[in-house]
Amino acid sequence: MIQLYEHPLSPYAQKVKIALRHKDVPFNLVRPEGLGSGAAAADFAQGNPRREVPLLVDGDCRIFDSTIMLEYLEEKWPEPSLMPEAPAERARVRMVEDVMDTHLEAVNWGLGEVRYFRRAEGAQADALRGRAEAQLDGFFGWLETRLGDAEWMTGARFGRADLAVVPFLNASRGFGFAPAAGGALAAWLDRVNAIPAVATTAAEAEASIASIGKAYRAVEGGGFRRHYRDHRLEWMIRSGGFDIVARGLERGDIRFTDGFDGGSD
Ligand SMILES: N[C@@H](CCC(=O)N[C@@H](CS)C(=O)NCC(=O)O)C(=O)O
Repeated sequence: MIQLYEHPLSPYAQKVKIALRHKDVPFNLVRPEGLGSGAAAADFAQGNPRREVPLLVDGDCRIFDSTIMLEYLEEKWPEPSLMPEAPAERARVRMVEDVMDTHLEAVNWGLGEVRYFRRAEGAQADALRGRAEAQLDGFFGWLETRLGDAEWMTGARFGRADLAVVPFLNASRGFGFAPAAGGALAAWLDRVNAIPAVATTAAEAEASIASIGKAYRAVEGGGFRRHYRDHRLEWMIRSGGFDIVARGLERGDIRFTDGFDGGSD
């Protein structure tokens, strides 16, 4: 049976769980020890040198990166299909997913750094939140245009673009930034959250939020070394948190990606 190493709050893990559930593929969930500390358990780190969730293990096959997992699941269990037929539509779906994974996620990440990890307070926290709100408004407009008059982000049927967006928008909403009520995107968000595979996955995330409430204490105690890779680092610097990055690197509670030889750069 498939083993999925995950954390319920990871939007990337949520994408994969929604696909597995929608396709009715049985799987076990595993919570890797040491996730977020930069020193995750050896079996997990062997399967994913990036030491990130999700990691999918299917027999001898170990896959990291949620997008690659979704491709694998679609090829191994083609029905029900999560992809549209036409090549141009398929490309559109993949672009939506990529924008969520590499741009919008960074905004939610930054909001988490402020709320849960207390990287900034007072005027700097307000400024970071203000930047995030304006950026999210931009993404909401972009997504509303992708949706157009369609019922689903993927097109005529629920599919890959829908499951690739909903974990991120639910997280933004949790931070208090939701698509405008009464608009097409807000209506889509209600619709997609009612899909059983999405509802189960979102409920797991919701139930896990309390566990992150005092996360800043774990950072102070050395239990977390936050992973500021690529777009997250860019977000923090361009949104006014250059000093936050410098301080975190100096204290050692911000880190970059490990080398693929297993050592640290
Ligand atoms: N591109 C990866 C991103 C995965 C990722 O960023 N996972 C985060 C959780 S949302 C993680 O496990 N971070 C580990 C850490 O911070 O140490 C994917 O799509 O699977």
